[in-house]
Amino acid sequence: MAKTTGAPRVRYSLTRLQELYTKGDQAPLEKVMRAWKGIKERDPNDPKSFFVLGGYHGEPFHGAGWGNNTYWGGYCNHGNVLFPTWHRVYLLKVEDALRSIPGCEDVTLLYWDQTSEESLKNGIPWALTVEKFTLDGQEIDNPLRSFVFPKGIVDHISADDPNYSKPAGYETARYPLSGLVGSAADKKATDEHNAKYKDPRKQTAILNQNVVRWLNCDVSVKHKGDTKRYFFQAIANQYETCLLAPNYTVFSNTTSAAEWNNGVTSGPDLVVPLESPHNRVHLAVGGCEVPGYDASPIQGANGDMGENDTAGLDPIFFFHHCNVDRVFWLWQKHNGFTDHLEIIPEYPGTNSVDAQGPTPGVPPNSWLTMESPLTPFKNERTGKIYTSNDCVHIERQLGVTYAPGSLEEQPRKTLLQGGNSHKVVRVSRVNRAPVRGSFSISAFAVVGDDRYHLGTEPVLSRWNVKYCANCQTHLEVKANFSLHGFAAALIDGAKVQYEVEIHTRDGQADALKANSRGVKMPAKIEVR
Ligand SMILES: [Cu+2]
Repeated sequence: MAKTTGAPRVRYSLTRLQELYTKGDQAPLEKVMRAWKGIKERDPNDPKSFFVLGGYHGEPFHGAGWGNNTYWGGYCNHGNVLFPTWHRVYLLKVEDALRSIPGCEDVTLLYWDQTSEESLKNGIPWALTVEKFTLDGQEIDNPLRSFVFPKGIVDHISADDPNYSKPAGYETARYPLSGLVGSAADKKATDEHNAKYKDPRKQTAILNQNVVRWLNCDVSVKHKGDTKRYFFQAIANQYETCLLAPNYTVFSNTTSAAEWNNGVTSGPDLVVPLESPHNRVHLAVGGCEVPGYDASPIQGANGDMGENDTAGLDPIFFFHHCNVDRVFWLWQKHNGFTDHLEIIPEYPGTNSVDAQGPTPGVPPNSWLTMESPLTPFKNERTGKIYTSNDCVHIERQLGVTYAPGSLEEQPRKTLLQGGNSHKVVRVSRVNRAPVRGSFSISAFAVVGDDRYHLGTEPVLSRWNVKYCANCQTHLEVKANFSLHGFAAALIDGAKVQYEVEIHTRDGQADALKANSRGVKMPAKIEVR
């Protein structure tokens, strides 16, 4: 495991270091813990402190988005073609900071292999959730379980409700807990909610149970008294399917993929962008209500990973994104894109106003290309800000590689059970503007007394999204659900009705029924 400085960095699966640890080789995992403890304890003004690095993703906000919600105040890119490359360089910067801790010069990031048998069965690797860890003969709080803010974050967007401000001393929260403490009312609700989950072991058990469901998403569908199981659009399935995406533009982000899928005529040909399973892991760890579960999910869970504003401040973010980056590299290797990546010019998902709004320093309505700066990350060698072209070949250009994990084999079209209808249920005209925070869109086929869950598309969103008038088109959310895998006779029959449910943090909303904040969400459903 020992590598000298300058040798290629090999990022292993966290599970592998856990196995070594259990077998008695404790040094590798101890080094990881030491490095994370080190950057978390640094002065919050130190550019290599976790507070500064974790804060590049969202809060504390910078640039035009500091106090204006027509812009995005974090540096991260989502819903556009810079999503994979921006996060790739982000990981490198955090890894460099970890290596600057004395004794950790050869430490690397580790990936949470979310499609490994181990994760599909047990959820999150234990090193990310146990409360205590023994380092140098002393029992310490596990550096990977949470982050206690050394300094408060202030949400300057006056319209944000709830407000994302969190004080110094705040400890990041994961499902089923809530981390919303920006107003007295939110603080009270959060305290009451969290008081129900005082036992950290039970918390972790509930979290893992939730994560396992999302990864496998074994949706139980009742039909004439017996229960059929459909493994539909599970995170694991999505990771596998995203490897089949035909080009970088649609592979890279949800906005481009949604546009592409609008033009696809056959269900099995729908593309899944890498960003989509990525979003689901955020929501599984942070909390989000999804219908179609066997057990009812916990309302009021608002963990930090579930919102882009705060996700980067939970250490688990970097184990999750390390896996996302590994899958990005696997897609490149499987599809012949290790040396070059192309962006379809002026395609949806290539403009700075698409999805989240312009990031600090980026003007509205500017095109995103392979040469767009991945702000704020500077290449120390050239003195210039990294671009996507600087990080295409992760091994040659960044000196980083991944030890083998799941999904190494050439992907093949996933075979689903049931029929082989090529039709797609298309949901459109869902307006995200009036909704607070992330929400989910679910589609169902109703045949007589039976209701089939076709799938659920989570939409990772901010609590308050109101963009400029000329950007209104970007507020429309679309979701496509393949009917492949459902009995064709039932689905194609004349007596099938399709229904959409939109679950928001404030309850269910649809064309007829408003959620608890009075928001109605009409959606258009077509089957083509
Ligand atoms: Cu993310």
